[in-house]
Amino acid sequence: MTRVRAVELRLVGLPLVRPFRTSFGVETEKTCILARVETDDAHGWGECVAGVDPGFSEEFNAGAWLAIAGFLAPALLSAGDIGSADIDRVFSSVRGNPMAKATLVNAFLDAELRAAGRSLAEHLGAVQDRVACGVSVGIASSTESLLEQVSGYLAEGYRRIKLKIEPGTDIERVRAVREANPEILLSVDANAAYTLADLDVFRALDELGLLMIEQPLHHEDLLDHAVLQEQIGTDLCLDESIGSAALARAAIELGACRIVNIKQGRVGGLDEAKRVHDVARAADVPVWCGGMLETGVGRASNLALAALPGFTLPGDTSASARYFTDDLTAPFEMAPDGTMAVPTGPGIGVEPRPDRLAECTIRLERLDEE
Ligand code: OSB
Ligand code: MG
Repeated sequence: MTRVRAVELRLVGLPLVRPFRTSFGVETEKTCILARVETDDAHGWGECVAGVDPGFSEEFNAGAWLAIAGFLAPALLSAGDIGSADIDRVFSSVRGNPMAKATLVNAFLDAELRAAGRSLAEHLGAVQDRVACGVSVGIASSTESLLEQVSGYLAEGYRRIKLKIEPGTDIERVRAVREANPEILLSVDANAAYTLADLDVFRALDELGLLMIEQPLHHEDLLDHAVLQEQIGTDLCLDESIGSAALARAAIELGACRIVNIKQGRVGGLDEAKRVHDVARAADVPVWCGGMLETGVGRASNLALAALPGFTLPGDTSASARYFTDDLTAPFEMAPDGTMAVPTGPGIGVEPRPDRLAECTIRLERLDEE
């Protein structure tokens, strides 16, 4: 049990090595909120996975900042002596806003674990010290450029290639990548760009031996996903639709997916992410760790999560160099065999480098105990 004395919020911006385009938008810079929580015993870091725009979810940086500074941080600062098991209760008066909540949930947990000298991996119940890495490839300007990017990532050792798709270029692009690489683990992610009227596209993709089709339909359409899953052989995987362990259970029981992408930020933090894992595992549904182009802070927590036993598919846990020329932390590197080490130090096991953090900071606000 400890008391939170201060919450430091900052908005940071890091240029991406190449623009990342999805069916809902393009990003050239990673811009996110980082929180540093100070308790009586330690400090901890949390990275918010919200984006600049409300394209992936309803949450976005400017809104998440208001939710944290206006409601969540004050609740934490006035909560008295608490442990991470009390956090859900501390935040219970705020509906939704999982990405904003996760930022402080994870930062508090990091501080608690640092004080106890325990790693996040140990806390979550990790069973591996290295995890298999995949890479998510944004929508390219041409098929040639896509093939070139894919070859480069395969040469680096990535064990699964995920292609972002959108209506119009989908079948041709995915077919070209499959023809050039008949044996690789290949998946696609539509970020909800399709409807059941696009059944022909899914029937064509179904012929390409894909590992999964991620989030083809609107995030609220669990029933339509179940209908689609019945029509094709390829496993559907849900990302945007899985906002909590309760939704994961609903999606699985409805037959809306056979694989779950777990992003801790999308479900309100690391402990809820573990509960999603447990729900899927109990139903024999494989999970993998999604990504939101995180800096080293978020990456460290993703790696700990990806080391849990139900994570049997390579995650979007790519090396720092896939995103940034200069990460906030020491760079995460992938071995040529396509695996990455799970951090072992106390808490998330990494710390932003002060000089790089200062360079990347766009906005800073400190909230102290009343
Ligand atoms: O849908 O998985 C997604 C990035 C931003 C928003 C949504 C998604 C993604 C990715 C990137 O696919 C995965 C990564 O962090 O490498
Ligand atoms: Mg996705």
